[in-house]
Amino acid sequence: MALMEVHVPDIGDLDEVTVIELLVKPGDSVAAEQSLITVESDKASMEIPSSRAGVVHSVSCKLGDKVKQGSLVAVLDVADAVPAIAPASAAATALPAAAVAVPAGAADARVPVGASAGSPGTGTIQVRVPDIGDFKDVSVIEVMVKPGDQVKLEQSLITVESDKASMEIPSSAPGLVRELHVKLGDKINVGDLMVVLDGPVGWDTLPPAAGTTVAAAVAVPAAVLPAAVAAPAAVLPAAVAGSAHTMPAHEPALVPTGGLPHASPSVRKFARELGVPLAELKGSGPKGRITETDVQAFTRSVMAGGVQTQAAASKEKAAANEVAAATDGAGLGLIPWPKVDFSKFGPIERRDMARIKKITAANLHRNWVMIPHVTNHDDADITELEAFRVSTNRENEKSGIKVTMLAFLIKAAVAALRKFPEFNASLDGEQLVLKQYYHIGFAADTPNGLMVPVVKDADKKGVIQISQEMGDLAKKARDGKLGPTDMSGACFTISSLGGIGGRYFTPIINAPEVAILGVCRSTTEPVWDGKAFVPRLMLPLSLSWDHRVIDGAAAARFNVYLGQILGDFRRVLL
Ligand code: CAO
Repeated sequence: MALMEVHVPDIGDLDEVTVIELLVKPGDSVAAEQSLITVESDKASMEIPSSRAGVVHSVSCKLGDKVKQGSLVAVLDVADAVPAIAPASAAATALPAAAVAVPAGAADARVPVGASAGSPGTGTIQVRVPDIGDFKDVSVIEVMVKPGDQVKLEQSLITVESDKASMEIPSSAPGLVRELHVKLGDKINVGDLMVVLDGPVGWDTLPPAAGTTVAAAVAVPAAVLPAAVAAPAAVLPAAVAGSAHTMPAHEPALVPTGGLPHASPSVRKFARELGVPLAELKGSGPKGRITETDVQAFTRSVMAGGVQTQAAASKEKAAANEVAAATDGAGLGLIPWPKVDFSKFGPIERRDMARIKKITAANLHRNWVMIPHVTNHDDADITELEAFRVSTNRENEKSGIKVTMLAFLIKAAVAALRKFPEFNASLDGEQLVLKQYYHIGFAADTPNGLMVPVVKDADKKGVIQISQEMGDLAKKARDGKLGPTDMSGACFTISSLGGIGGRYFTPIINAPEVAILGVCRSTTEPVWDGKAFVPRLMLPLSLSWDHRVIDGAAAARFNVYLGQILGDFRRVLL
């Protein structure tokens, strides 16, 4: 191993940028091109990647630091082959600003049409996407102007976002927006037309290049635009050079004003993964920047029911409508639900359904109506497994982790899903998506209603770890603190009423899964062993399955196999 320094590579015209996020800490393993820190300028935030794979030895900057080209970002332990304490390939990663010339024609930032050089009055100016370096097909995430708006030189027109950077693209000319050629979600590239302006002809006193429409002779303003970066393909801005004439200085600190939430790319990504609408958050960072903590806090308040997103509010309304439609039968073309004045028959109390109950009701209703359910009931002999569970708990008494039957059932379900992959699948149109991961959901009864937290990668965990995670998740569920990631991604769900009682029931499949296992309370029963009735502890199993994907024989085999595993848990190892 050798130590290798990673420096801030060429960030173009930018003098200093602020470190707004540290994405790694000492001891972390990083891959080549993995982002180490996020920095922010007036108009762009960008992540600075590692040029090599290694283990972070030390991080050399802290939040709020101002860094510039050459500043030390981190020291990595890397596999030999590079000189110790050699500067990371900052030079290799950097592309001098001068190299980012505006290509003739395609990349011209503005093209006055029919304008005579230096003449007064107005002309039509096409403002195109300037050279944005190595990027292709960056997404438009905000459009900040509309037809009729007056824009100033360098005023931001749109914001685009790649995997690792978001940046504003400014106007290369002042004028009145006549036509808008981009919309949210568009993928844009260098040279694409953004807007057509009615602008002052010759405002920059620059004569058009002979025989062309201004094209290469016109420079892009020295705004914050990303430049192509050689290996690794980092996202770093560089001023776009290439013109002899001076452009006006930057406007100071332009925080996006058009309503776009101010957040770094990784925070945006994090929020997108959680489904958090950034526009509904108030940032607690400098200049109102939304931080990861803000996103987490927002998620927590949503889960605790303190806050509701606008989308959830409209979903809830739709759910309420659906509940209404379901209860009056109109949505299904059935005769209306009977309307009864119950108070005629005795005292009553009316109670609004809790929010989670309404949402659950809408989901259950859809799943019940859309999925052709069949339920197979069976019993598993868990006499030995229960004895093992009890002795395990006795041995681990001091650890405070109690293993319940449900943890064994999760492990057994993984083994059955492995053997019958069509149970670990989802329907997507006419395709079946077969999953190669094993995330198991379990129904948890909470004061707010039914929640389904998910034990991720249950195939890679032991029964004790699963028990511990289940305990933590069940507690979070009861406290209303489950986050969306705690409840997403399940392949298969188990609903255990074993702690309560009962024999068999028909659990409703949790779409888009294709099966669910219901479990009730085990009881000691007389079982014929070929010679005599012997007392055995029998666990009732109820497997509901989607008949579009699974057929009855497969379901029976699944249940039989599950019973065999629970009867002799050593089979999990096979
Ligand atoms: N047979 C007999 N006893 C069982 C059992 C079974 N199948 N499953 C659990 N038990 C016992 C446990 O061993 C425990 O006994 P002790 O207190 O003596 O140790 C007791 O029942 C309580 O168990 P538990 O419910 O706390 O633990 P769990 O791991 O079985 O379940 C959880 C955890 C969160 C799933 C459960 O508390 C819960 O919420 N269940 C309800 C799920 C539900 O509502 N399903 C319906 C969905 S469809 O509307």
